[in-house]
Amino acid sequence: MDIHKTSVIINISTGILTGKDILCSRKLIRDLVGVFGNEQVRAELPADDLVYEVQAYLPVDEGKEGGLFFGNSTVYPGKVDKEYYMTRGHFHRDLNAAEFYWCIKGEGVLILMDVERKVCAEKMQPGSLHYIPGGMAHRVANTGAHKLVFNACWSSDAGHNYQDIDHHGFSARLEEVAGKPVLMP
Ligand code: PAN
Ligand code: ZN
Repeated sequence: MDIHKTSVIINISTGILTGKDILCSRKLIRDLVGVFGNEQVRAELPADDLVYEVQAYLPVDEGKEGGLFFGNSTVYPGKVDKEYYMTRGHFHRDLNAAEFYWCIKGEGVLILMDVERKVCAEKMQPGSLHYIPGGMAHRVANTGAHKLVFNACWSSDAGHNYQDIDHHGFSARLEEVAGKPVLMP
């Protein structure tokens, strides 16, 4: 019997995925209208500044029960006014669907918000493992001077609900105050 190579390789020191089935998406400053607290400052930044990029390995169809998806996200260092570069953030459409994040490189903060809009946060550093329970919106801010890289695993029928965050945001923002990250209501 043949022993096959896998179609996807993960570089365990950089988190980068390679293989023919990897999807890539990028979010530039121009794509993030209304995401940061200071929209005027965002609009004045270079429109093609890269804020974050995601590699995704989706081995089954989206929505399939029982399957898993894998992602590698990189959030670049930067700020919009005092607010760190961060992901848009989302709830999963299925509020029961949890997710694991783990940090490969850099430093950051995982911001979590429940459906009552109560926020908490966890520090991300290489090796930190984060269990995101179902029903928690999640977003990641890069608080360091270098790239923040993290991997993620979530269920293929979790779905993504961006609308809620697009309309109402999170109830706290991560800002730099006296050189340190502070969660501001
Ligand atoms: C992650 C995120 C990724 C980008 O793979 O999708 O970090 O963040 P946004 O999707 O909020 O733009 C994940 O949480 N998947 O479920
Ligand atoms: Zn998610």
